[in-house]
Amino acid sequence: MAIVRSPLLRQIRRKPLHFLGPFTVIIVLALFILSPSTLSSISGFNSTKTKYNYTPKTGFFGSSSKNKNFQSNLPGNHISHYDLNKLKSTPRAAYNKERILVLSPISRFYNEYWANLLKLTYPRDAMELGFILPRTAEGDEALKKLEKAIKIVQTGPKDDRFAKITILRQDNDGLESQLEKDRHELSVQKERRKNMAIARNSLLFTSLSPYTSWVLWLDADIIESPPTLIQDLISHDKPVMSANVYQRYKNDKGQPDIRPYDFNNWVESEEGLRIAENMADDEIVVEGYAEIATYRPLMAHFYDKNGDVNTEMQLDGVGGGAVMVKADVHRDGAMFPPFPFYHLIETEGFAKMAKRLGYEVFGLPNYLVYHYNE
Ligand SMILES: Nc1nc2c(ncn2[C@@H]2O[C@H](COP(=O)(O)OP(=O)(O)OP(=O)(O)O)[C@@H](O)[C@H]2O)c(=O)[nH]1
Ligand SMILES: [Mg+2]
Repeated sequence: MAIVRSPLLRQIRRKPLHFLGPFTVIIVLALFILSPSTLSSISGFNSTKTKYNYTPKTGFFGSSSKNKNFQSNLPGNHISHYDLNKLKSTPRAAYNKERILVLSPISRFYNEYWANLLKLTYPRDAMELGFILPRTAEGDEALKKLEKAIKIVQTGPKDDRFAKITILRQDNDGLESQLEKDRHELSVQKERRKNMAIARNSLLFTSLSPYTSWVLWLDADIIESPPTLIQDLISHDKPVMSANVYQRYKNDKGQPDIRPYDFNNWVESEEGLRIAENMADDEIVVEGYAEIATYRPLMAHFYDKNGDVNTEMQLDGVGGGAVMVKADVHRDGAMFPPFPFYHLIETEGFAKMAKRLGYEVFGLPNYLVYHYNE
């Protein structure tokens, strides 16, 4: 056995930590100071670090738990693949569990709307909901009621829960007054419809997923429809299919009756085209105003109570009451123009845009849904 003569070496042998401890600290500090990332941050040193990092970051103490969570939430290590060729929108959507997104801009919450929505028989696990509310006092009120209603369903039996629910607040200002007489004034139409178009676009672009097959636009003041509304509209297998919006009321004799409500489902007319042609670039044609007599055939007037509920009619303009859209129509770029597009705006502009993309637009004159009666 060798005899250690040097007092220093003897000291190291006896108390190694006294010497190795500071030595280790010095080495670690040197490595840290000379590492490329530190160099780049203190002196603009050009390291080979890539902009997007696809591998988990490992620090001195291994990968951080925060980082690990982040990684595991991202399928395929940050890259998600969806083959849109395999995404189908078929008439057997319910059977195939094709994902439907039900979208409602909502400024007032009606219990009847919610009750009707809950009665729809499409499989809930393939059904997503999306709402957008204006940033107004009315919107605050509606939000409270909506959240309360949602909580009951989403904490109830698992089978009754919707696959996903998205709630958005508008980032633009809503129009304060939404009384029927105010919102129907011709002079406020352009501003109001522009505002609605922006709300619809925000809702659509934020909630459409790579797996969405269908989008149902269902206004929050549609309070009654057949429970099979979704399957019925889908069964026609059309790119865009609109239901006929009516309203229940008491007639002169005090008896319950129905009357046409939404006049935005229409077929273009010669007169409509002529009016548009003579308009200034930024003007719009809106339907249902004596000041702009278009003589367009309106689907609301084609209802025949003895007629076949499956009768289809080709349309050029649609409203937003209850409209089924194959998700690809939106995905291809059909949105709600907030500006005059061929002198049309919002839902009517959407129909025009869908047609310009080569899609056909239809309505069902004998298939009624009902609008709230203020
Ligand atoms: N997010 C949002 N939704 C709104 C706003 N104004 C109305 N809504 C909702 O949008 C849908 C359509 O609005 P309505 O005011 O009924 O418009 P409309 O159906 O074209 O017009 P009416 O013929 O008066 O019913 C309804 O679901 C409203 O609750 C708004 O400023 N922001
Ligand atoms: Mg309405």
